[in-house]
Amino acid sequence: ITKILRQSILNHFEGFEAYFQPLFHAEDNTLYGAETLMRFHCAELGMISPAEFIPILEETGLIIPAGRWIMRQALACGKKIQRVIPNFQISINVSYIQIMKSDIISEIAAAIEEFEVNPANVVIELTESGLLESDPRFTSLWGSLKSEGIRLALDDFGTGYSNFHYLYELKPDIIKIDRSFTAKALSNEYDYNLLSLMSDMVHHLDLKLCVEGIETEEERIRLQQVGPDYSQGFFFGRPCPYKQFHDDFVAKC
Ligand code: G
Ligand code: G
Ligand code: MN
Ligand code: NA
Repeated sequence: ITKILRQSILNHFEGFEAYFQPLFHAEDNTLYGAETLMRFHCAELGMISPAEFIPILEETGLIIPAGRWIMRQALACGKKIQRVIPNFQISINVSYIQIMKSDIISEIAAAIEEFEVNPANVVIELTESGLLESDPRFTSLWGSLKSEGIRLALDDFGTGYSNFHYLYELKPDIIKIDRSFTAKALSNEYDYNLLSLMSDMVHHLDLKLCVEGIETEEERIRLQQVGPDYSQGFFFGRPCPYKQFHDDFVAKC
């Protein structure tokens, strides 16, 4: 599979596609933006899950060209949507490894200028996993995104071991509570209260909260009560190609 991925990248990213999953304002369920997600379709093996190919891209360094490619896809599509919905937020996943091993931070800044996107309408989502301890170079690169006016989201919050540490070090703008908490919040009082407290904490810090993984109307209603700012999940919309995202979500605004 490493060979297939490498070949596909050399072949103008054949088989790679940027998918977009809608994000909504929790208060009134209006469209807020989209998370960009990488997909890879292999001619022989069919659709390969990012959970499988992203770690391979990271181990082999192929995440450098692939990360640059999807970042540019995201900004190009985001710009098109922003012509219709001016405040549309385009969010891009970036891993710790990408930040440390590539020039992705300065490439993001350059691409934002090139595509004439307002940096305030760009969100970089940092996945907690892979992030182990504080690293001054990382903190400084992360800080330079912030000084460009780009908003920063801490993804999968609650799954690692040093969450509070990251709140101190990284001063994110948005906290995305991992989707495993969404399902748990419906199953018992303790987990619901815990989520509720996380929401209070996030708002005390004057940050925004996104709840992920909302799959049912019941979950939407229950999660609404913890007061998130943004919501995301299959109930609202699955990740899909740009054209479908446009027809299903942008055209209806
Ligand atoms: O889309 P899906 O939920 O299957 O993605 C699985 C994981 O792959 C997610 O945790 C997500 O963070 C990661 N992922 C998806 N797209 C990208 C991407 O463009 N860049 C990086 N670094 N990770 C991604
Ligand atoms: O780690 P990250 O939050 O970036 O992962 C995003 C992934 O989560 C996407 O690949 C997407 O397919 C998946 N996802 C988004 N919404 C839902 C949902 O409601 N349920 C489940 N099971 N997965 C979801
Ligand atoms: Mn994410
Ligand atoms: Na997540």
